Amino acid sequence: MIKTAIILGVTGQDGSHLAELLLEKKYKVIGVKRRSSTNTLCRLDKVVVNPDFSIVEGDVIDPSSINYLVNSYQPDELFNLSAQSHVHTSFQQPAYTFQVNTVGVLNILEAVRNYSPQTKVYQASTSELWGSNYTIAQDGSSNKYQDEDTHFAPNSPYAIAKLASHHLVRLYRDAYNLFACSGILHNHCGPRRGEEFVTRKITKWIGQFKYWKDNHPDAYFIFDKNDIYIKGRTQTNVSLEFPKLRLGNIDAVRDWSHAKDMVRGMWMMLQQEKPKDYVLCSGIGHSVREFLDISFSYIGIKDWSEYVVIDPCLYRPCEVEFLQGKYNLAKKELGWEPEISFKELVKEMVDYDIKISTIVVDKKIV
Ligand code: GDR
Repeated sequence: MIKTAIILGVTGQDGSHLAELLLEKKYKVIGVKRRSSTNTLCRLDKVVVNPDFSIVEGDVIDPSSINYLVNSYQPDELFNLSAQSHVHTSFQQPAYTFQVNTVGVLNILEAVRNYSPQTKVYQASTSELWGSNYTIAQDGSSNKYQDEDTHFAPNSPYAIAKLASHHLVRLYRDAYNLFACSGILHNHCGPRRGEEFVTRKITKWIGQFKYWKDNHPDAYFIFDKNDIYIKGRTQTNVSLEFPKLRLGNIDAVRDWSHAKDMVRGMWMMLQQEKPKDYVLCSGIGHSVREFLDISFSYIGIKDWSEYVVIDPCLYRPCEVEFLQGKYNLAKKELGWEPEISFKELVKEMVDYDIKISTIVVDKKIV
């Protein structure tokens, strides 16, 4: 029987990879996007041409639109990947973050309960739920990690909104017998990662910097007073200036996986007989510094410190220093394991950004 799936948040990194996966599995896929006057379909090139894929407009903060979609399509599966997903932004836009990340989830669960209770629901939870908390291994190693038993201690509006929806999913599962589960996913990225997240911000800078440098072999670098620009030998020739990479807390440790591995795990969760929440991660933490080491080494730079400026404005009011997961439960019960290594992930991102870097660098649109 052909299955139908709704993907809320289809235009994002995970939504686009998930749409591709479900179409490979012969699903009919309805991708939901918010109305926008600009084109937000750039990640969906591969799927928009597929007759089993359709795109419709809707918004999780408008219950009538979600009720209508759930009622009309009666999907077998619904994946909620829509979110205000930027942690730093949530400190500046906390009410909006709660509207999308909490009230939006409530609207989805109510729509499913009222109009299509047989629909299986996947909710995107996050490692940010743990905040600064972790478990210490009792095997003598004293390793720190987070898994399904680690207590949540969220410390951003983003994480607190996500924790409320995590509990809503559990409540609707228990109270109304819905098949609803949350994937507690650690960081994940790839070439489709949004440019405002740290990994992509770094690889995009590297791609554009390499392009600029290759096209200005004569340029040499003088640092200006504010240490903002890497400058060439003439002040008047803007093409010989290149802005440094500005970053915040580069000592933060995150557990990065490839988004393709993660969407496979999301799908697996909905194929179980009983709904349950699972942690997905690589199991290995790396600092932003290590990401810089590896990514810069691909363009032959060993010491990146002269190209990077630490900007206090990019620190969050409350930092999460250490996130490193354990995926034992997902391995045991879903048979899920990540397939793409950290090094492969970084290389793919750097290669992609080198490939797409263009003349915009010369116009200083970086
Ligand atoms: P994160 O991802 O907050 O973990 O949330 P992000 O890439 O934004 O930050 C990771 C770490 O890098 C530090 N950092 C910077 N971050 C950004 N964005 N920009 C910078 O310039 C910068 N410099 C240092 C951050 O402080 C942080 O410690 C992501 C999102 O996808 C969430 O939606 C998701 O829930 C979690 O991952 C799992």
